[in-house]
Amino acid sequence: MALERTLSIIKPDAVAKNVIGQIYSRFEGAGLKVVAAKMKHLSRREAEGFYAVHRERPFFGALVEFMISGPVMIQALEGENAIAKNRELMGATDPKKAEAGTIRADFADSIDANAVHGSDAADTAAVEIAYFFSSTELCPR
Ligand code: RTP
Ligand code: MG
Repeated sequence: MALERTLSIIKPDAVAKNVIGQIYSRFEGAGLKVVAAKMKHLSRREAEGFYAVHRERPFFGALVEFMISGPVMIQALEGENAIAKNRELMGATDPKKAEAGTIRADFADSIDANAVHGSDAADTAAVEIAYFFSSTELCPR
């Protein structure tokens, strides 16, 4: 096991449902520490850049519209195996397929409005954390 960092976003649907604290509790319960955080209403440009890897996918337009529909809560999480651990806490992309007790099973409404984002690998985690946070905004704990 390695100490890792991952980028997490609480998406507009979950912010609107006022469950930021409940989702943070899941992170803390799994031993993940918040080492940077900011609330932000993403611009179209920021959302398109963040999800650039999906630019050619049929759902890209809807994904960007959703991500700019309201403020999001963005955090860098640190812990042993943080990337996989956060993905486990999140559950499957489609909440209908997400395991009971996961964030998406409990808080997401649809595959489009699915409550949270989490980096999927070490290389994407590094790029995504740097996309939103400068090195001085990361607070090792
Ligand atoms: P995320 O990047 O947001 O953490 O989600 P993920 O890894 O579980 O899923 P990904 O494949 O990276 O897709 C990014 C987001 O695009 C939307 N999506 N819609 N309609 C569809 O088939 C479809 N597939 C993906 C989801 O909102 C997903 O979170
Ligand atoms: Mg993804």
